[in-house]
Amino acid sequence: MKEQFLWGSATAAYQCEGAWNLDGKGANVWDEFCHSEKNVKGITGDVSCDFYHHYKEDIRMMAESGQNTYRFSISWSRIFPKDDHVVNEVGFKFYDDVLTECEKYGIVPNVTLVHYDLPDYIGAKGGWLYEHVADEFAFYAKTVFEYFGNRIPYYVTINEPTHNAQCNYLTGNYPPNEQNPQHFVECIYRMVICTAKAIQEFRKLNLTSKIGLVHASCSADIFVDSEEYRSAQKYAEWFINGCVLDPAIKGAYDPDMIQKIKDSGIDLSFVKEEELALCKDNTIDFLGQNAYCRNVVKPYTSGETQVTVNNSGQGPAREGKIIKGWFESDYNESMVLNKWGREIYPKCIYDCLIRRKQEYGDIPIYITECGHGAYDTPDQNGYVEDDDRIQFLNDFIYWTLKAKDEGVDVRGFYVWSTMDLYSWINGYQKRYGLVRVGYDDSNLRRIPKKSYYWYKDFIERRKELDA
Ligand code: BGP
Repeated sequence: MKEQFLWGSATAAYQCEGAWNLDGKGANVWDEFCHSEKNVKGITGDVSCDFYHHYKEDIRMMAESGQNTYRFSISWSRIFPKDDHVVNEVGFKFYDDVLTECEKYGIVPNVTLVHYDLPDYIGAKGGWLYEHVADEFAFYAKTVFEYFGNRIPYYVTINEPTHNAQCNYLTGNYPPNEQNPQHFVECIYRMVICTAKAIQEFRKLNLTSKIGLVHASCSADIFVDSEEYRSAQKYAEWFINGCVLDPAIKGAYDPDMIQKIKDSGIDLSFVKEEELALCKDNTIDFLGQNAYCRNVVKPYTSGETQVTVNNSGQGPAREGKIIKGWFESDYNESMVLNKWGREIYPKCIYDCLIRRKQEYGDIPIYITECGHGAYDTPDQNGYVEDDDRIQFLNDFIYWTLKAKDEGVDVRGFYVWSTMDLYSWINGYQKRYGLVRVGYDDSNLRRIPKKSYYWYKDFIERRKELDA
């Protein structure tokens, strides 16, 4: 039977659940960071849009707009609140209830095991750098697989290893707020091993479910066609994609990439060959590809490694990268940027999908996040006419379907985000939701935006084509 194309939307636990210390949940690294002096804006995910108490309403609204899938994440520290491997049954009960609600409407769950929010007790031992993080993660993953089994048809190990590692250890805007290339590489390595070890546990259970990884970056582009530029593009592809996708899909690293990392002065003595070998037999079944923007690069000129972002939402600061000895970001005046300095270039999703097929063959791909961050302006009833978001989604979907028509095995598309939620360091003013959340309203009122109705109509029209 032909698998139905999945049209849905996505959220992540820390960004939407709230209930940060309810029903036995333990603290995670984001709770710890947001409650510390390092959080200069003082904004937290303590309540957010309170999905914990509003999930029935949110899932009903998804169903009413015709969405047939929902991507969410499980909070590790809700399941294992303390460093003792003792399950918090109430934590499982919450996700059980969420799944029941999805099942009621025929919504297919796509569930991520960790979306940035490592338990605080893992953070205290070094977080992703902790030598035994992969064993801890595999234990947690196994517990979830055993508990939910085939009720979850799509499992995701980790959300965006590359972006998470960059924010944690290069930009330093996410906890533990470091700027340390050595730790960045170590973090990527540990996440790769976490995925392999979790997949090893998954395979032992012989489930019919599939397991994948969600990856952040689209492809690297160049404006000049020369040998130097093509070489910068190759290094950028390794840096933003290959370092995670090669072991996860091909089961091994390109030796040239390893040599390049060593030549950059990174000490790889933390790598254990027997761990790395696990990747070979524990590759992913599908790729979750998040799509926001491309990376335009040129040859490295000078300066230390740095990755900059714009968390203020006020121009003109652009996102950019200097990766010493590898490449640096390029710009030109024709690039259209959003208020957070990120380029809006819908064709990037097409280029990315085509290149994934060239590099990794026919792996099934789900666009697990795609969305437009904006300062929405509601009318007096709270209704938002978000034509900019509609345009963004319309264009990205157009290019996704074009790649599909040309033979890329794309099987689903998730708008980021289901409703407004916490946008990490950007706080709450940068909104992505199809549904507005009235944060000032005592009941956190949900009001569908124009984009919600647009998506509903779009899905309705697609039904016949997807059948
Ligand atoms: C992705 C993350 C999401 C989400 C989104 C938008 O990288 O997986 O969690 O936040 O980006 O990013 P931001 O909220 O920083 O604008």
